[in-house]
Amino acid sequence: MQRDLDPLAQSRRHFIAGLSGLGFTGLLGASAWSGTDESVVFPFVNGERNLVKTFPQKGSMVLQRTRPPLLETPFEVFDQGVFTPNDRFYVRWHLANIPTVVDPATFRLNIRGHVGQPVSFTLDDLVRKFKPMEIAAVNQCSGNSRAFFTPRVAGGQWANGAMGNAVWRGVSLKALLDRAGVKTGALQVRFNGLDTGILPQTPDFMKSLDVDHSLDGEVMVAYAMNGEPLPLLNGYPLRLVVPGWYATYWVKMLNDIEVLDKPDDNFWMTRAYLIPDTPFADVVPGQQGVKTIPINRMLPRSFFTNIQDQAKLKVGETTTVRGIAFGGDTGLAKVLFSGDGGSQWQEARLGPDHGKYSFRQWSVDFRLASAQPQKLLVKAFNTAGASQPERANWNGPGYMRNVVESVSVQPA
Ligand SMILES: Nc1nc2c(c(=O)[nH]1)N[C@H]1C(S)=C(S)[C@@H](COP(=O)(O)O)O[C@H]1N2
Ligand SMILES: [Mo]
Repeated sequence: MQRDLDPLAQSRRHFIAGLSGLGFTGLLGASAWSGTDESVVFPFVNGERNLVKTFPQKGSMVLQRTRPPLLETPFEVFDQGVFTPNDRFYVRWHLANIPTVVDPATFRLNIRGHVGQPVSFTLDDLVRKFKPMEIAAVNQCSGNSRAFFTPRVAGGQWANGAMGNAVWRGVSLKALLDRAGVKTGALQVRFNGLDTGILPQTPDFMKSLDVDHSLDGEVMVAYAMNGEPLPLLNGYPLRLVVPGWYATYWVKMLNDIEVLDKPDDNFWMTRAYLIPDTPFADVVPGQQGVKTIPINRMLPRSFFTNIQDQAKLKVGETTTVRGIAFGGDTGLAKVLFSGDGGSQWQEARLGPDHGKYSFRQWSVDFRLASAQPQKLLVKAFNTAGASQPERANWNGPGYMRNVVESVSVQPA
């Protein structure tokens, strides 16, 4: 279905509605967002979190931190469909000065640096003067599932909901860079958004990609998400979408693109978001002297969405067990399910394919044959042959967890 998307009209409408409806007028401060409904308890120590509905353009979300906001998607949302609604899509910001209003009429995206001609685009230019593209892609925080690391590690204590899948619509980064003309000798392209730190010495949040990656035609500057302008907290009016790569590169409120003729040495590339250069970024706790590299491609993952640990099932009755899976930086090849703790595996049915970077639903029919508890396991494989480890991968910053997920079921 083709939608007539006028982000200027829509954004004004949605954005103003989002703000006024929630009485969201001041800075992103704690007082604006205090209301609490209920809470959720995750299966790790100190796992209780409040559910809040008070953030602009957001429905019920798991509150991890108020300022700068970290909001997690309640896991049942992933059972409702493979696309994560914008008002339930998780939120993560590093720096606390986030504009609360962005005027779509005066906003500009600038491209500068090692280019033939610096260029500046209005939102209207992006929508009307470039061919739109759409990609369904999973946006997953590098630290998704960090709270399950054993031993525990510092950082945002996410359960499994620091991820979401959307149809992103925008313009290919290549088309924009071609207008500016990337000069010979360019190495990287650096992306910066409108957010800043409170203290002047806080390093501005910026991320870079290699020039070749930036010109691959898939990396895009998105102005819409699931057919609507981006929610403010997900980067209104523009964000970078880097299909298959961890969300740290998906710079929000993107207004500045700088082509560099040397490697980016900014804090967020050289000090933060580094992983051990090992399979699954896995090390032994305490291990020293491991080479590190910037985090990059996502690994395959799969989850149960309609059954929780310790669920009770009637002996002899068939239940459809389902979930979601994704291939990481390439398509999902298959999902294997075990209903007996990993002795035997069967291939799960897969739902509609929305493209290689999207979530895909899987399902199997499972019957608890006897009055014994069982452990159910699920494991995804991507088309490059990568899969999920049976023993959890671990590293100090708590990145890239993708262990085989399991739930125990009990006879009812
Ligand atoms: N401008 C800006 N963009 C950003 C960040 C940020 O702090 N500032 N955080 C990044 C990280 S680490 C993540 S996980 C994703 C989160 O995207 P979301 O809030 O839309 O879910 O945004 C990325 N883009
Ligand atoms: Mo992140």
